[in-house]
Amino acid sequence: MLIATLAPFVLGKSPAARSAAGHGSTFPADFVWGAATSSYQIEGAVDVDGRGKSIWDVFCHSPGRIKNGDTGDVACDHYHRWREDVALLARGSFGAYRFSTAWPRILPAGSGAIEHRGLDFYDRLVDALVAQRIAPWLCLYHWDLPQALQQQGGWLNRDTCRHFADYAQIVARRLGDRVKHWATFNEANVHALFGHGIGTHAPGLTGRSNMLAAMHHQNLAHGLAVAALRAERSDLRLGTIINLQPARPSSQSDEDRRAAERFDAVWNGACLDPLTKGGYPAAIAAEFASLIADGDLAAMRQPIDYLGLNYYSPMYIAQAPQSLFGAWFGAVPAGTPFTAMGWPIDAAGLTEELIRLRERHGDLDIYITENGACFDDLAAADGSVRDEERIAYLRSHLVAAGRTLHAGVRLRGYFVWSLLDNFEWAEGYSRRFGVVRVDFDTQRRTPKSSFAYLAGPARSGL
Ligand code: IFM
Repeated sequence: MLIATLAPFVLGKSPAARSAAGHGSTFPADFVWGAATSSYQIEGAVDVDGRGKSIWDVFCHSPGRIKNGDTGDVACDHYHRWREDVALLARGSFGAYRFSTAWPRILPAGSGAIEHRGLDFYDRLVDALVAQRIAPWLCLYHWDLPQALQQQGGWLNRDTCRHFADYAQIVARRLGDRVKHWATFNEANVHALFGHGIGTHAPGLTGRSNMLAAMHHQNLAHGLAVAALRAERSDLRLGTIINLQPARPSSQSDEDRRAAERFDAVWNGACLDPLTKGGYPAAIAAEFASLIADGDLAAMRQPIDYLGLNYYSPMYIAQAPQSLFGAWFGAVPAGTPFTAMGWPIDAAGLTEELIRLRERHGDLDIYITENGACFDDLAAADGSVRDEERIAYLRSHLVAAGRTLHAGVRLRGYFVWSLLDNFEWAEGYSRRFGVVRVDFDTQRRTPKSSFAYLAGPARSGL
């Protein structure tokens, strides 16, 4: 039994043993091994302790938006079960935990009155992590905008940027003594495209101009928040998290090649180039012109300490005249394996992306802040989950990531997505990414084989 043979790796490991786990592997001893989650996907307790509504509460309760009518109302009930989840992190020997704070828990109306019970929750969580010597990595925005701000235009309204910076400062004032790693946004590009371009995510807006406005205002909000965080404390490591994927043409045709280049500029460039280079990619810069006010470009380009890369797969892009940028996901080469999300499995794409990041954006410290896979896990009669496909996926991607160290990429850590099976946005609970199984009827947590794999063999390069 895999679980039985790996048990020594996961049970009762001391913090010292944890930090030494990198010896003898591809990765250095100080490499950060972490697990990631996000507020709306796990917390539940949406009406508890004064939390305001988020755009995802409203979206989920609009009929037909989410598969099976699922909502994040309960999710993994992490708001009540956080002690158990911290214990799982310790049992898995994770040295870091990436989570997000829910803006509407802290500022129910998005700005103005602070809900201290919301801050208290994260304060307790952070204390428990620190007590276990698990470094808290906090992300300020994982898509759950306060609905009150959406009613004022959300990311289409420049004022939201200022409110975001205020929120960042409030959270840092309370937690900055113990939380040293901060990310402003999770995947601003995904939030802009799916939430504001094609409307399959909250807030369900559509159209090219909405999407571009959401991108620009998130970029600006990032810059203002970085400045606010630096003003609050000088000892924080600040960055942002973005989903990057090589954009490959779906065929050899010139049309598909041009479509892939265009999509690359939108997806991989529009939410990153302004932060590191001070401007939008040439291929789409003109489209942003009317959104840029005096001082915006300078405000967005704040020095950052690290970049968080979320990588799952490459994209195969085809010309698609009816789509937002005349480009959309097309045919994938025959024989390519897929995850249960229908995403192509291609670990070489991670090597490519890491190398390209260095070429395009310079010598930044990089952390893989999400990588993982969704498969239709089956629990055995005894409740165990032997998710060998996920282990194979993780292993191949760790090998692919490790290769870039020799090329001089400053890759400093790896966070698996996700610690827990959770609410997978428009797919509801039908898709499982966790290394810990969650039975959503009972809330029982069961570590899968991949949990044991990550706690031991992964770190020694097996
Ligand atoms: O679940 C999401 C997460 O919220 C953002 N990155 C991709 C994951 C898998 O779809």
